Amino acid sequence: MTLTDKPIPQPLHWHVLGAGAMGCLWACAMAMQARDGASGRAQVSLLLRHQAALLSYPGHIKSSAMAQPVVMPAHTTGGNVVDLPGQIDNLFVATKAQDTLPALTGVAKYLTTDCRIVLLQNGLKVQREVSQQFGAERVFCLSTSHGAWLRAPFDVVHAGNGETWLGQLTPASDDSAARQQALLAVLPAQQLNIRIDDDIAARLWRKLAINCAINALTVIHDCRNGELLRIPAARQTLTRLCHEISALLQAIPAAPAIDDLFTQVQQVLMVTTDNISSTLQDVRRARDTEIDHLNGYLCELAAQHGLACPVNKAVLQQMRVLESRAKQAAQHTINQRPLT
Ligand code: KPL
Repeated sequence: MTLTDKPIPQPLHWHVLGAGAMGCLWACAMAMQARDGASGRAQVSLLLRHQAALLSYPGHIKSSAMAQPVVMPAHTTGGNVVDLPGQIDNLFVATKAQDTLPALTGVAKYLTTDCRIVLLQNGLKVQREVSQQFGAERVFCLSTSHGAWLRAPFDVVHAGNGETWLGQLTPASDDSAARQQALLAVLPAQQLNIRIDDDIAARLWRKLAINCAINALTVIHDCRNGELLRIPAARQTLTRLCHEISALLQAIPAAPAIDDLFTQVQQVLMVTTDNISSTLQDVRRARDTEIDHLNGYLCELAAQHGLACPVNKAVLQQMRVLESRAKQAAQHTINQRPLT
């Protein structure tokens, strides 16, 4: 019996790390799922990285998908204060890509040796790093098209119903199939429309390619997704980006070939025409973006394989300028506020 073939300990207890929109959505869905053959519901605890977040936590999460607020305990894991009672058997990580490794390091000593780590991040870089660092057998990756946003802290709106795919970066085997089935059985599979993907890596690569084509460009043109097809300069760069990303994927040995990337990107842009991309939302709120895990990662891989990527590099450079300008402007606004 390998590490994660052991039965998932009952009663089921999920720890959810990261209380953004996705973390809140999943924590509520997990808490409310009625488990087959079990009388109780799954226990869910929220892990917050900052003491200030814990102080503002009202003791429950509201979700537009639930009639009642969902009561659950919260604990801090960051800074000097660590107040986690007990150990972690099942960890769901919904932090941003760049926060994932530090957040995991913060809870590492609480993870049982059999702990399952479920990752819900954009890109592919952090999934590879966590699999390498924590053992690929215990790491599961999700790719989701559900849309969610926070109306207020701990108050999530499930804005777009989508689908979620679950898989592992380990080579396909009977063991990995059994592990994924066992995990699926304890996830809110119906509510969040979760299915197993035998080739989750290919799915994550495709999503990475699509995000690399769209996200930074929406910041450069400060526009909603659909406008990228209507603004001539944006459409032109989009075409060049898709062309370059396809060529890079073709040349990177671990990546799948995607011949029709522009068509796929066009479809995503039409379906999400009124969306403000996650990267533009971050820039507008002067928050760190995930760009290092999107075009930044692609440029890193290109360098590793001696491939040129001038369009991605240019977009990345523009993004860095715009991101730091947004932060400076926010800082300036704070500095201008009268002292009270
Ligand atoms: O995933 C997205 C994002 O905003 O990060 C897209 C597909 C661009 C939809 O908005």
